[in-house]
Amino acid sequence: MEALLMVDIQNDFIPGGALAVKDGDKIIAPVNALQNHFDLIVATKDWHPAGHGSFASSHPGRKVGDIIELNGLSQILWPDHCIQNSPGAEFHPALETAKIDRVIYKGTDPGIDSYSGFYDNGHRKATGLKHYLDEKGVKRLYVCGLATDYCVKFTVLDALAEGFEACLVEEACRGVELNDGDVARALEEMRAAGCRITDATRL
Ligand code: VGL
Ligand code: ZN
Repeated sequence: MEALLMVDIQNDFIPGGALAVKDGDKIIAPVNALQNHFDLIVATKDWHPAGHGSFASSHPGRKVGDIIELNGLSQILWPDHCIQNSPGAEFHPALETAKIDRVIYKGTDPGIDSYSGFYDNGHRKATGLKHYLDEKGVKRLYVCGLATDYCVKFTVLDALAEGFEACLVEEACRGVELNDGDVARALEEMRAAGCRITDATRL
């Protein structure tokens, strides 16, 4: 069984949003086209409470991009984004959502960030994604979404570690690229861990 996993295709990661990913909107058409190839579609949502520990605004004197220690983990500070029930946390309005079987919410604990759709950054708590995929008999995951160098990458690495086959649909992803080359390095890291990097024409 194969499933499509759409990572964090939310307004705040699209140009105009709080944590805009360059050309993030360009993935919407390829992602919608991809959905036609799958019988099981799962989406993740970054879903932070206001005042989340990953927000620079939660740490007086700190600014976006600073790195702090948050409950024992190294944490990059981000602008406020994907606040639960806010417009920025909604799926992009052009994203086809009718065929989504399950939405997995992550980053809900104010004290720890969660880039991966499977676990928080400390691997302390599961989101339920692994349980859901196992229940559905999924063996291979096709992954797309935002952002290649954060949530997509960590989701793929956890998927592989959990024993799923993982394929990244490259043109249906975009990255933050805080530093030049971050996306290329993320692709390399995923490939080295066993991920197939593919395009939709080879599905
Ligand atoms: C993400 C930074 C902070 C992502 C989420 O979806 O890649 N990046 N929160
Ligand atoms: Zn976040």
